[in-house]
Amino acid sequence: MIDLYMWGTANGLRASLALAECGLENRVHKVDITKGEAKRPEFLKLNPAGAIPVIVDRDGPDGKPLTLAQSGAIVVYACEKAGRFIPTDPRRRALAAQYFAMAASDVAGTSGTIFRLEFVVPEKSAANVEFFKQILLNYFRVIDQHLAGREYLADEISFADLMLYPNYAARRPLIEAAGGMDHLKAWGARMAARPGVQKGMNP
Ligand SMILES: N[C@@H](CCC(=O)N[C@@H](CS)C(=O)NCC(=O)O)C(=O)O
Repeated sequence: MIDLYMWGTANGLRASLALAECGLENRVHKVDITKGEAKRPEFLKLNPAGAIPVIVDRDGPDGKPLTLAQSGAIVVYACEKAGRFIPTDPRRRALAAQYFAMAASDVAGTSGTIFRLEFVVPEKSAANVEFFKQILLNYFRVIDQHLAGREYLADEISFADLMLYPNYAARRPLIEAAGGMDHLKAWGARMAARPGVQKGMNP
């Protein structure tokens, strides 16, 4: 049994999506970050960085509990534990790693920056928000072109797709408003149709 500590943000949903797609039984504990619950002492024992998601796998690799933070690390751990979504072909695996890294750093990082610029920073600036939205759209356009003639980021569904999907879903209004990116949207529809994605996105 895996305990999942999360909130319904893209980072939190990525962890629940990965566990659901990997068929790993889990118990969800909602951590209300809007009430500062991720900064409470009991939560800081799970993740000193004070951020969701975190998993505690009661049946870790050595039979002992394993506590793990960072949604990307949770995606990889779930895939390795289940033996799924890791391409066996080395070229596909390398491609999956490339798009996993792009989703984790470029896409998720920029999307998080937009959220902070819109809602958190002390001095708001519409121009700065727009600047980072264009950066994010450019990443999505690169991914859209990569998906031309491909069903998934590494040709077969992989940990890269699990990593990217929650940020795609969260930024869909921005993508729709920008227009185009039909390959990316077709990929999004393929992902959205998966029962594991549906379960994970509605924990
Ligand atoms: N890179 C981290 C980011 C985690 C993160 O930023 N989590 C946010 C919510 S999306 C959080 O818990 N913030 C704590 C807070 O706002 O108190 C990951 O992928 O897990």
